[in-house]
Amino acid sequence: MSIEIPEGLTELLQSFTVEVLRNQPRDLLEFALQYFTQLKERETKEASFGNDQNSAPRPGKAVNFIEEAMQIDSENEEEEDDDDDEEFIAPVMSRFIRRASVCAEAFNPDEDDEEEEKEPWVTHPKTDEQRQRLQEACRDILLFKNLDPEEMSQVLDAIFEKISIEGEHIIDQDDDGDNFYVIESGTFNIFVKVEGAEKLVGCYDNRGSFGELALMYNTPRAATIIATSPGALWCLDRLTFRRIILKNNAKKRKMYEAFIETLPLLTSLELSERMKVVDVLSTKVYSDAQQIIAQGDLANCFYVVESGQVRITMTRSRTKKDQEEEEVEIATCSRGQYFGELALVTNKPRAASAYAVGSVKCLVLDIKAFERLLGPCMDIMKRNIANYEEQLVTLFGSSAEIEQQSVRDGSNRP
Ligand code: 1OR
Ligand code: 1OR
Repeated sequence: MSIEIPEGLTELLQSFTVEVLRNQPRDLLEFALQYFTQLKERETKEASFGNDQNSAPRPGKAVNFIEEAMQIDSENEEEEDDDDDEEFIAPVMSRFIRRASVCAEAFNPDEDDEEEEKEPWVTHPKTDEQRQRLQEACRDILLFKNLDPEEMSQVLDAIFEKISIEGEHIIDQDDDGDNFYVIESGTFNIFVKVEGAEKLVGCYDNRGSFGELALMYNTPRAATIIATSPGALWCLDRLTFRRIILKNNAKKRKMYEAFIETLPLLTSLELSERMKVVDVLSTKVYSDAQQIIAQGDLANCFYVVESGQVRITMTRSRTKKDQEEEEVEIATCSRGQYFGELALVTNKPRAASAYAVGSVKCLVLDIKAFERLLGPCMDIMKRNIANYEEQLVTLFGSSAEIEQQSVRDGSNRP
């Protein structure tokens, strides 16, 4: 005698198990309650659109989805025509039908592809403790910096946790892009194939994010990322990433296109490369006297002044024996000028401090985007760094008097 397994049971339990393993909730029962309640709510919504049931989130399922979306459209029309008793309103779904893009085509923020938009928003329930850790990990992610609160909460809802083990390939070069990753902990190596051989080009050390390029530009993965320690990652699915980040990037391009074109530093970049800079930059606002950079700190960002003035200062001992230090102003930067490149080029701590004079707005690039995108601008930067030393000697007599940093190392780098 055989026992009949109800249709859908296996898939239902599998999806649930995957979520449990991803989220590692402390209170399994509470998690199950949230998970199945949300599933039921989604099913009810989808049922009113004639969609299929038991559908857990299906990021990236573009082809089937187009058929489904067309079906939804025609059924909506019918419903609107026929249905006069019950309020058939689609308030929830209409939120989803805004701007979109489809997986297979090239990046074009102005194109209005509505197919992906009709997929339900992805939600992974989280415990309070997970949400708190997640917010902490996302605080310095520049791609999230300019999101409005609604967009940010959509991101936080959709993100799910992944525990990584040493040696695990998180991303393989040339694969299709599935997720964007935010590092909560762990170290990861970056390899890029150069003439067939894998070359180590950098690493992530317990912070940062990766995997945005394939999702933003619909390209194969540009690098291989391998965990070099046990770690924890937050993963944002492709669909949610594109819905939110691409919309935001289109806004940024409109806002910064003209300004970026005026920056002398970026003249050696192609237009498309300059737009890629815009895609990954963020903006930060500082109030009068606020510190932007602290001398001696480790560096992870590069800045361009959009408005206001930035004062650059250096600390040095008053006399050789003196323990007391004084802060000397060495430069000011105004609109269109950059600072914070030296530590990134020399791989050293910050050589000077930077403070806002009045209210200041800066464009900010993180170190990995800086390394990846500004290679062609390196000559201009190095030439300017070489000037720092001349000015240093003029200002202080001899560069030996500067305690913290040998600026010379910067100008001597190949
Ligand atoms: P992705 O979606 O292409 C691999 O998947 C990810 O590795 C990529 O997004 C970036 O987030 C990340 N060149 C290309 N991708 C890089 C690089 C990189 N570094 C990190 N990623 N370069 C190294 C720059 C430090 C340039 C190497 C020539
Ligand atoms: P950073 O990453 O070291 C501090 O962070 C930034 O101040 C530095 O990059 C430069 O962008 C900027 N010497 C060193 N850093 C300078 C200097 C400078 N001017 C601006 N910065 N000198 C001043 C030359 C006018 C020479 C030393 C007095």
